[in-house]
Amino acid sequence: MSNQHQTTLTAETLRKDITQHLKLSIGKDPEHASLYDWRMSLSLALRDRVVEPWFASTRKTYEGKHKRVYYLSMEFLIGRLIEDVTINLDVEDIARQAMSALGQDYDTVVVDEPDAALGNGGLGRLAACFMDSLSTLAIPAYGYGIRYEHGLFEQHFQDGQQIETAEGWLAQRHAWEFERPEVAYNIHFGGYVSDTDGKATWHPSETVLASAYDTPTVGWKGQWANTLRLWAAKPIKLFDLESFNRGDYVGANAPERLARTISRVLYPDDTTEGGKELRLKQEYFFTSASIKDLLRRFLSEGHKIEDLDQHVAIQLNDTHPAIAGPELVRILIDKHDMGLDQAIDLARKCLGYTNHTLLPEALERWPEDLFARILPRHHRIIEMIQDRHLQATGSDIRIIEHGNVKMGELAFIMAHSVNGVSALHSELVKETVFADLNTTYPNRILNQTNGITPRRWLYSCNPALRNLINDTIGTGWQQDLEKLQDLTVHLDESSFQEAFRKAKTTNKEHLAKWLKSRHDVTLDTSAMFDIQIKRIHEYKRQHMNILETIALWNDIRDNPNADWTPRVKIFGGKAAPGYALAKSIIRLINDVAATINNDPVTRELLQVVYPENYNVSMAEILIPASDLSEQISTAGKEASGTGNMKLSLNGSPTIGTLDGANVEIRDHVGAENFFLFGLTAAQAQEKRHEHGYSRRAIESSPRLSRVLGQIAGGVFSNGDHHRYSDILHNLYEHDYFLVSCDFDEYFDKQREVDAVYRDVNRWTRMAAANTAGMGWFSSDRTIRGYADDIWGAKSVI
Ligand code: 26Q
Repeated sequence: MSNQHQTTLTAETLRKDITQHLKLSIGKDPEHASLYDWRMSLSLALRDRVVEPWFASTRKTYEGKHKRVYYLSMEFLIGRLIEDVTINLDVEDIARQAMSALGQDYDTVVVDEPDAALGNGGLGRLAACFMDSLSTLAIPAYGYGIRYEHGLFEQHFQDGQQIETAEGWLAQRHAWEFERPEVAYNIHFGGYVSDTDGKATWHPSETVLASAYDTPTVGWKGQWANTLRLWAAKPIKLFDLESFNRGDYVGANAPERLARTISRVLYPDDTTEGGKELRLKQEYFFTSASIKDLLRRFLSEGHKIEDLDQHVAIQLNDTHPAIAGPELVRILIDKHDMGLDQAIDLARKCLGYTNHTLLPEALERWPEDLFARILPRHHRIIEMIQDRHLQATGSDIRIIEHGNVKMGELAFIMAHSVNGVSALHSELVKETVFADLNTTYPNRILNQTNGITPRRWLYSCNPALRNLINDTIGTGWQQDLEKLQDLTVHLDESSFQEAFRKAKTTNKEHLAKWLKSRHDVTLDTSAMFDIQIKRIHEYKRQHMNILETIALWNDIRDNPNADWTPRVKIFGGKAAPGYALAKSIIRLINDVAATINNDPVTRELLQVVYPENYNVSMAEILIPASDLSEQISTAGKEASGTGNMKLSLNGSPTIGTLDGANVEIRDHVGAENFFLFGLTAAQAQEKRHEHGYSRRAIESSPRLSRVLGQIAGGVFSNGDHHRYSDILHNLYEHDYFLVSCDFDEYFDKQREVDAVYRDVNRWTRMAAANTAGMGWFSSDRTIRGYADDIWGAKSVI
């Protein structure tokens, strides 16, 4: 397909398009247009340019009867889209010129767009990177999810403590979507199942409408565009006129309110809190709508239902859409009169399941009585799937056990492929959570190491480094990231090193300027920017980082005239609203910042910064400016990590454990360019068997003892001795995540980092070697892996 629609676009044409939209779509005179009006007009003018490649892609898929991939995910953590689209269409300069001709500043308009924050963290952002790569590779695909009215909450700090407020991206019009009122499905809940002549019939008690909203997702150079279809819940009956006529005004609105609740808000937990009825309804709501939609499309092409697996590949992003298995089986047997065995086999051939966690508390389970009440027909079908599994294999692993429906076991048994998201994680999936099922179904578990889209996470967010790379090795790396390897021969050139440093400094100045204007903090850009950005979790060990910060502060105060390496420790991340210990960690970081940043002895050498409300857009500012990437999870607990990849790709070496994809990052960038410390996954597991390990580790570390003593003594809490007793108690008494055991080695490794950083050339070489070595971590590589090993899907151009 040609990309003539892009090559013919000039700044003048785009300017006219924007003016037209301002007038005809927004209804504003340029004289009275606000920033919002200009942003909408620019977005609509850009969206126009995506429509042709989008139609052409759809047409080509129909004509070639190509297999389609359906990526089912509760979360799509997209971020802003203006830059995403201008960059993929290669019209960034044109857009800039067009806006400037209209007297508007392009960059101001770009940052006015709210983030589409329809996800919690890694899993949701992975889905967004996958959409980008599926389009870049021209693999026919649909992303299916929920059009939440409220995305992830906004985080504020009040006296250092996290406060949450509702996010409201849809309070404004979302310029990128097309409403599809004609694409809607009835989704049923509750009721009972009757049996007549051996045929089961579901009589639901409640029905809501799933209504489609489509956003085109365009790939690199506008060659292909797929669809992200998000479902909004609406009432089947708009308004209860009878109640209204009776004078019951509240009652008249009830159906509306009840239905819309389902797509009202994203659950802000990135581990299951379990047993929430609304969450189960959300999961079934979007999964059922998606299955019905893909079946309608499949049947409209005139295929036989038995051939479904030849045209459809469904990927489950964790167990959240695992009800897809029973739903597909239900439709095949209840609506298409297929036999149970055939239906299960056919469904399995279509389904793949990606596991993202080993944490026991994060494995989804539903109380059986709740499940049977909301989805009575599916409950029965799951029992039949289980019976068939038990009989056919002789396994004793059940889906329903101790009054719980276990979604991991359901997804595993109903999928032809189960994959982990890094080499280490996939091995642990085989050895731990699914050890028995792995024996029953050998070779079902695969690995697909995560990746990130280089278009957003290098090309777009880091123009300084992008330009240097272009000048050094030319273009082409944007769609073939392994080309970054060509930088290797330049690593020792002093001109290259100088240019690399200059790019990093530019990015650090940009961050400093942003922090100054947004949070009124002043940064020394010659200091090392040491960054830990991710959800707050005990296993990610932000508390180990802040404890190390205190220890360093102590050492500097003890010896202020030694040759210290100035550092700025930057944190970013949200805690789940119900996760008390994570919230304590946030408060501790903020309290420590308040104390340390005001110490005249250390102020020039050590600073702690924690900007509130970390999100995709903040990541795009922080990542290019990072000198050091903190990836310090307890080995065996981080399935993969993807922030680790973004930071390393942007020239920020890692200090980290052998966990998740860190292992593979270290292999690719070279052990000499990675600061490794800590117990291995196997050693960590061993350690947990040693009775009283944490107290012993603390007592044998004078540094750590002193730090914990200061916290207990109220040094960071205005003399309040109890503010952090939860953290302290946890470290002394359990310390499941082994902070105490890894602390000293972490501290020592940080001092090694200090020394290397002072050797400017050595550091620059190391940072650039990270960029050069990270090509393999493009999500294009990941998607090729899924397409070849799991989906049997092909690139169409
Ligand atoms: C489930 C049920 C009820 C409420 C919430 C949830 C829920 C929501 C989100 C459970 C888990 C999540 C998100 C998990 C997640 O982001 N996992 C991360 O996935 C990344 C992509 O594979 C990995 O890189 C990270 O290692 C992993 O932690």
